[in-house]
Amino acid sequence: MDQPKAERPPKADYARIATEEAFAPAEMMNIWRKILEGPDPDPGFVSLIGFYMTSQAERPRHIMNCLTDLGAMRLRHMEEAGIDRQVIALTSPGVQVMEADSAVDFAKVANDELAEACRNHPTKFSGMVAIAPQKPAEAAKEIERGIKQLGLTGVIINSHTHGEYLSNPKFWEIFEAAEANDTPIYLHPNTPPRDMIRPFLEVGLDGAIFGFGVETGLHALRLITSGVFDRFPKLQIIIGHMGEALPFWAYRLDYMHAATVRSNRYESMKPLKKKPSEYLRENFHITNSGVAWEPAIKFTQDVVGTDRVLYAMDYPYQHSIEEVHSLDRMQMAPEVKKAFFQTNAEKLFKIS
Ligand code: 1DF
Ligand code: MN
Repeated sequence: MDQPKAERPPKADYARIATEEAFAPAEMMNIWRKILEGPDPDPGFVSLIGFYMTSQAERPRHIMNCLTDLGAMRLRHMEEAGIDRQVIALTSPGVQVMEADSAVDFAKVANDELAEACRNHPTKFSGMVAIAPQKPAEAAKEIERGIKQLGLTGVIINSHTHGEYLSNPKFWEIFEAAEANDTPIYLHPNTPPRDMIRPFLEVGLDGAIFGFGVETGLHALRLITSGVFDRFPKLQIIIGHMGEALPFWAYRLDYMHAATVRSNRYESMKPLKKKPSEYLRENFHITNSGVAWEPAIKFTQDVVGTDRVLYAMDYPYQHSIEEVHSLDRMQMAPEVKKAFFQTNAEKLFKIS
């Protein structure tokens, strides 16, 4: 598994910047283990992390091995796959499954560790700030520390926090801090929360295969319909996996949102300044993490614009050199392909 399975992709006219790449500090596994062994752990957490922490199968062992490495092995895997730079973030669910105080403390530990790796390998690694949404005021402070003092770029939020969504105004200090520090937030998947997961879990669809996308697409849509972007018009959210399918929904979202608002059906669905699809085009960036599929990439470029669609590998969960080759071969104008692989990421994450 540790051997490359395909030829190293040749140098291209663009740098390949992968923007949804995961790491986990080794000490986080100990905290996670205690949560798994504690009373009534979250069923999605048990299904996902319980599996990765105990399975002896080849794929999970390879992934666990890669997650904790921020040095030689990761750099070799990048080299073998022709990846010039990784934008690295704390793997899901990160600190969001912890109780509030340890979440706040451990986010700082993870950010210090990631920042150090980025300082050691400044041309290879960029890193995002992890925060504990459990304590929005602390999260806002950590965003500022991560961006201004640690030199990190972007904020990672692994979707819901104990079943709560950022559409709730109690979390909006986080958005205020993101706007103030001019940094995007990567809304990365998590397993569906306790009150959503049963029909997924009973047929094995709760993880990255489908449950992730449903849960995170819902989260992103809740941000739109709750009016987050009317309140924070400059806020930029990044979503992976080809926008968790939202671009494909855009037409129907616009139609049904307007129809629902017009008929005063829900107290919770108020009029917005713009159509849902306009927020997708103005407040979202979309990565292709895990979707090395030309038609989906082109469709999404068509819906949100070629300046808002970025490359991501999803290392180590989808560690495939073959996919890099197939994306290199996409039939796409050279300047658009360069935007996809390189320049959109450089602008968004302020990489020079
Ligand atoms: C998996 C996939 C797990 C992704 C992840 O984090 C993750 C997986 C725990 O395959 O179990 O980030 N992913 O983004 O596709
Ligand atoms: Mn991922």
